[in-house]
Amino acid sequence: MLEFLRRLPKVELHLHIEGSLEPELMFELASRNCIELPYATVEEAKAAYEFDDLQGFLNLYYQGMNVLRTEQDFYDLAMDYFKRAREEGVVHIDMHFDPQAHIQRGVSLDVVMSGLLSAKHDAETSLDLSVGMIMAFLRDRPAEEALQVLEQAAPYWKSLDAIGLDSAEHNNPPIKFQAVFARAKEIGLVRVAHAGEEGPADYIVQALDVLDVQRIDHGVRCLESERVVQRLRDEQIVLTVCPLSNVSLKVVDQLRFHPLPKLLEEGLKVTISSDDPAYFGGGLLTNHIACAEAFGWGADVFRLLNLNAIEEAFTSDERRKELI
Ligand code: ES4
Ligand code: ZN
Repeated sequence: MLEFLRRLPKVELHLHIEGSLEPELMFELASRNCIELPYATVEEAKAAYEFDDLQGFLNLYYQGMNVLRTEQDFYDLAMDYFKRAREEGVVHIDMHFDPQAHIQRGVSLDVVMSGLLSAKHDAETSLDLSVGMIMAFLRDRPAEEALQVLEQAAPYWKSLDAIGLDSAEHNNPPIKFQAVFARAKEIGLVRVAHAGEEGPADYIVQALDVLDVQRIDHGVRCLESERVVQRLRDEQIVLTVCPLSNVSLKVVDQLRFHPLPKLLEEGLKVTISSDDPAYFGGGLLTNHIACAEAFGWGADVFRLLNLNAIEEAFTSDERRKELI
């Protein structure tokens, strides 16, 4: 099984590139940029990655990305993950990135975009790895700020595959971003959103109805409403479920109690992803292995999940054929 999972060409639809920052690279960038870290060693950083909830993680996530300052830093961040992912048999990644988290710290949108786009270019030309770009907005910041960033990103609209919505879900309902998502639709950008991770099933409905999203990131709490499950099944909306993330952030107690098998039984269009691999215990292959152990899934289940991801991936139809 391990060999099958390693060799299976895997597609990852839900990955925050800032969440792929391994402590080793964090230390290297801190030293390069003369930044002091709150940890003395890589081991100490890793030991601090114990979370009670989403907010507990987000605090360390925003702190960690403070070492990213230059175009080269963003390039190194992305390339470091792309190379590791490729070694794990990943062939396509739809990558979220959080421009507001950088602009807020005085790092320009151009620095972020040029670093990430040149890493994407190099991955596609030299690693045989395709990369989709999802510009995510922080739902715990004002919607006006998101709208401003979207307009500021005009030179990059053609390089984006979608906009997304992430960060703290509690009390930040999708409807807060109605105008931002309407503008993105007008521009011709696809929309996705995190919903039903820590937030209620109703946020999933809002994301579909108000934001007109094409996929739901996480979505595991849909099971709290039979109507929402039915809607997701009828419309075959893709859910990007992140098993090890859900365990780390205590969305579920243990992986063997994760509702993934139930989501599949319900006929939902499920995919699996790593979310923030540097913080949640591993990348896409590790998530696959953990699911095989926890649920006893055979090759057919993993092939199905991966086909779901291929169908939904932000890539050309030509590339999609290569991936199947
Ligand atoms: C995130 Cl796991 C998760 N949820 C919401 N927003 C995020 N940003 C990075 N990881
Ligand atoms: Zn996420």
